[in-house]
Amino acid sequence: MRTVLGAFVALAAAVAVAAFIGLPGPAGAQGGGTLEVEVKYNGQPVVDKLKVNKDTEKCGTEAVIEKVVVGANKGLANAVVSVPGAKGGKAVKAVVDQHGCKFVPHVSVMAPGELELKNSDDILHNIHTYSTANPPINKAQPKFKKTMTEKFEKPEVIKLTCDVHSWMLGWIAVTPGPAAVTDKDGVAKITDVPAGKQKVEVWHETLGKQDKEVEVKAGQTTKVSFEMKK
Ligand SMILES: [Cu+2]
Repeated sequence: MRTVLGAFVALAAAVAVAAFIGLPGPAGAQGGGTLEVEVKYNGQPVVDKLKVNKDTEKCGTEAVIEKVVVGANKGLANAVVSVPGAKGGKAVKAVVDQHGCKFVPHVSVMAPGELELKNSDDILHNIHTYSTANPPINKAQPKFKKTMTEKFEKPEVIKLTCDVHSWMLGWIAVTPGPAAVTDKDGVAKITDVPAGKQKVEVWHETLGKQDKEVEVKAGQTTKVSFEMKK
């Protein structure tokens, strides 16, 4: 027993060392660069508020629907930045929680594949998606069902709602290439972007889409900025 355990520990250590010194990893990760994308918005934040009179113990008495979130230096939060033409980027699996009768996070990115939906509210929610490329989902997630896994194989932006709580709103961007969501200051970093000319796309739920061509350099960080308009 002790030798088996010893061998296992030795193997684990060898794997850790190999990972540390950078032996060949997953294909496509080599020769990539990083994109630091800044998205700005020259307008006012849009936040809708709604009185809630259902499941108030978990949902509270007021729902805040953040449609346009603007942070420091006019940075636009919740924008999806992606490199649709790039292959071999790091696959991102999304996890969306239903917490406080909100989808958390409000906007997510994922590689085509599985999405994990959590219900940490201890009440009934009902996932209802709006999509065209992927089959739509309309499924109850009772309080005892803490996790549900759904498949989205085709690239598109999917709207997420709940039929029990009409104000609940979320977005899932299924992207074939590397992608990220801007933080509260409008910044997102995308790593493992293949070097060369790449198209960078920005999408926002109410402000639409923009794209730009950039030159990505291996081992370097390239900065790109966008300004979204009303
Ligand atoms: Cu709900």
